[in-house]
Amino acid sequence: MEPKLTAAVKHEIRLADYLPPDFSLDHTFLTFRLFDEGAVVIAVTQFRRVNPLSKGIKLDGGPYMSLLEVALDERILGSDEYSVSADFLEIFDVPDIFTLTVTTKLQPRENTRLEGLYFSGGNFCTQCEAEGFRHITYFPDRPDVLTRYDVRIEADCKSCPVLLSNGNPGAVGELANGRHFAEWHDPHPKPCYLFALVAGDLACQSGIFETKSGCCVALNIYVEPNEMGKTEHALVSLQKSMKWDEDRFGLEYDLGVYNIVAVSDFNMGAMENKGLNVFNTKYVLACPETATDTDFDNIEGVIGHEYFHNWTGNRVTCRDWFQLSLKEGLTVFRDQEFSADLGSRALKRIVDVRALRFLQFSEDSSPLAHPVRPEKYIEINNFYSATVYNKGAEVIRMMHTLLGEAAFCRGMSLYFERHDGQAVTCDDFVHAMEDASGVDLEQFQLWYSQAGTPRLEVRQQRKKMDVHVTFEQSCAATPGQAIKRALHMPVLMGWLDGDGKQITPDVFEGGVWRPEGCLLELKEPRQTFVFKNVPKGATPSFLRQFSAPVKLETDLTAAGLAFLMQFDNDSFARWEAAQSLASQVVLGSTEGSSDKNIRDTYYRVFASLLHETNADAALLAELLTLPTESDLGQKMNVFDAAGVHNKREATIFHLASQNQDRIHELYSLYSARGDFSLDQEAKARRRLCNVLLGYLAVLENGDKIIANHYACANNMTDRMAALNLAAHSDHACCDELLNEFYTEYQTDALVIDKWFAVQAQSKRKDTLSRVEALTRHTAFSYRNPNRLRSLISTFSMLNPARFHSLDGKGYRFLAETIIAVDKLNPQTAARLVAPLGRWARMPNGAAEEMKLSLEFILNSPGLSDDVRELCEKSQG
Ligand code: B3K
Ligand code: ZN
Repeated sequence: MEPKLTAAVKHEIRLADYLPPDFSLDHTFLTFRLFDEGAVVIAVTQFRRVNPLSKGIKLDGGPYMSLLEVALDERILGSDEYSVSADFLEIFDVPDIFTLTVTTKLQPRENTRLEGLYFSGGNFCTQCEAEGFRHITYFPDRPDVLTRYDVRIEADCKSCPVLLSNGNPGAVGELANGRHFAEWHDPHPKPCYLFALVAGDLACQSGIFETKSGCCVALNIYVEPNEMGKTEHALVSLQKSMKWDEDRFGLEYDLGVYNIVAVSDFNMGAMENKGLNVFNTKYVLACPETATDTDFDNIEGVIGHEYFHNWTGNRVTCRDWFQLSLKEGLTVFRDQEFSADLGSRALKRIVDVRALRFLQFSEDSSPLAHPVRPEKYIEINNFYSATVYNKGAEVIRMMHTLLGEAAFCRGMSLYFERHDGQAVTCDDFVHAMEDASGVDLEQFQLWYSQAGTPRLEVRQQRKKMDVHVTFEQSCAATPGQAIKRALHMPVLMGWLDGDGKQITPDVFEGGVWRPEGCLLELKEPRQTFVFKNVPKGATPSFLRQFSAPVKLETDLTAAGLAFLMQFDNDSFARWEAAQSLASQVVLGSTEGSSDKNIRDTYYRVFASLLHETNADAALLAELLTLPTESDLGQKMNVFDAAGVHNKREATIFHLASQNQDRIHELYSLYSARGDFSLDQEAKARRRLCNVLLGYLAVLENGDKIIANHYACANNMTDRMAALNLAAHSDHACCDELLNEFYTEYQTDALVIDKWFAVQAQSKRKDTLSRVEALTRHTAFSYRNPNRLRSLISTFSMLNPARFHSLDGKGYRFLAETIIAVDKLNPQTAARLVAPLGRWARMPNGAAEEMKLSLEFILNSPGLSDDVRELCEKSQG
């Protein structure tokens, strides 16, 4: 859509420049008149001056709406009394208390940016975080301006039978010309980023939840009518989330209704609007025939995440957008704990750490590195980053580790007691934790302001029966932060004796034993802890549960790692040992003849794991999985993507051939199918079975096993596992299965996303040209973020071997895609930029090509602020 007014180039916003608002709001009444050809919005807002030095008022706006009228205390203003630009409406003179009526006209059908009021699948919906409300009406669009909202929606009865907004439902009624209205009242003051409206033709799955204090909450999940068979899991996940927040944190829901609407065009995963969450269909719709176990888990996690925001984000919100991690880091931590409590804690931690390393560590080592609480931004949407979310959650987790569960919960209660109904900062949260626990977190707060992934080196020195363990922390420079200070970090460690049993030697100065290990608190650049009377042959297990988000380097030998891989009673540390040893094997990182020793050690333990019949199948699956190509790449100074790929494939082939009989045997055991179930054990069995399939696939007759696995699948997890392996191969079954899959699922958008993704991830040599051809497929669209991500992000982020082709064609393809998407949807276009900024560890030629692609994008006319900011920063 062409803007009505030309927006000024955005300038940098700085945390240091924060000023409180000049006016507070007493109330807002919004009327939406929705028509096919457009929408008229009347916003009636009561303002109250708080800064006596202010004269006029400046409201935020956007370039795509038309201002129809402004009235102050019911008097229509003349054009000399205000000025309107693409970004602001400024009224030159206002009294201390006044009511402003602003009428705007919008074109939701033309809104491809998917922010503000837009159209998706024939329905009206909104997305206001972070700064979308300013595209609906002129308003103080900042999170520290809270008010109560009443909303009236008027629309056509036939095309929009369902009319929803935040809070509790009010009056409904008929209007002339086949139209009707509905009113909504939200009793809780909120910032405008939490406003939401949905109007359309939707079906609804309802349920209830009774809160612990006996209130009955109506739960509704709205979806396209033909998707009604896929809502059960989301509803049950919502009920589980509500119960969990009561049980673990004593937090109850605070409205009579909780509505969730699933829309197919959505920039992110979901949005926590008060009482009316809007979700990407990907995180709502699921049934065993169309969704994988990972999809089911993700839905539970995201439903939980948005629900938990009701307290951490909505009841207590952010003072400014620099504090985004206040709500996001904390809420990610809460959703991680929810999933861990409900499912397998060990597996959840592994999955989360893998994501942290893949998304956040790579961000931290790129020119886009920034602190959990950034200090400046041009486009805030660019800071909904892995650092703010995932590292932010690690920061909360470290506080939880330092304080312990009981004190952490007291801290949460104190935080709500102090700040309910307020817009606050990350410091306020930390202070509540300090005051509730007595733990000094002053140095710890550096985690919020210092960017970069710390490196933690640990060395042991035995002195008779004592072992001196020395930790040395350091952190490479990041943009704007050359010098780094030592961080306060919790290191959880354990000791195993020669039989693999946990022992608890006394630690001299500063270590406390807990059931899960000994908690050491590092505060200095270099620190030594002395463990007394450590039996000879004991093995230390460092950084259990990944207690701090660091890159750990130990002096453990291959034998030590192999020992932990077999015996550590901390599942995370066991997996980590397996990953470290496997990395050494794949990369052949140690020099000389010891390589063979390392390989043999790993092969021996790998084979022995295949006989661990009483092991947790999910953990076993992870222990048997080699590190990903990106994981391996992070361990190299220069990332040779093709080389890593070949070495990894060779290791898979070796492990498969050496153990083929046992793998076959186990595969037969675990692939025996009963009725489909989503319980933990069934999911774990599928996980293991599909890892084993991955090994069998590379052996003779692999294509037959894949085809058989596909044909016998009674669920999408197994079907996708087979399709994924088929798509890598040059076997005839590749195209056969892909065609069969497409024909069967062509009407299901979320499944077709998988079909695109599986091809984008293919290790075939011709993947880039196949991906290019897929952009011309009738089912491809640059407008739908899910479809775009399934093809483009999957290729550029999850397929390093094919994306980093030496001729730079992959980069040029991505650059051209970004330019095309930017014209429609800048926010989503900007989310595609990151892979081009990861040039620092690429071989020279590739790095040059990546920078040229960034320049190519920057030279494209009419670039959005979103893409410009990230491309400029990515140049380094
Ligand atoms: N708070 C939303 C994020 C919306 C961001 C839009 N640029 C999703 C979430 O974290 O729950
Ligand atoms: Zn969130």
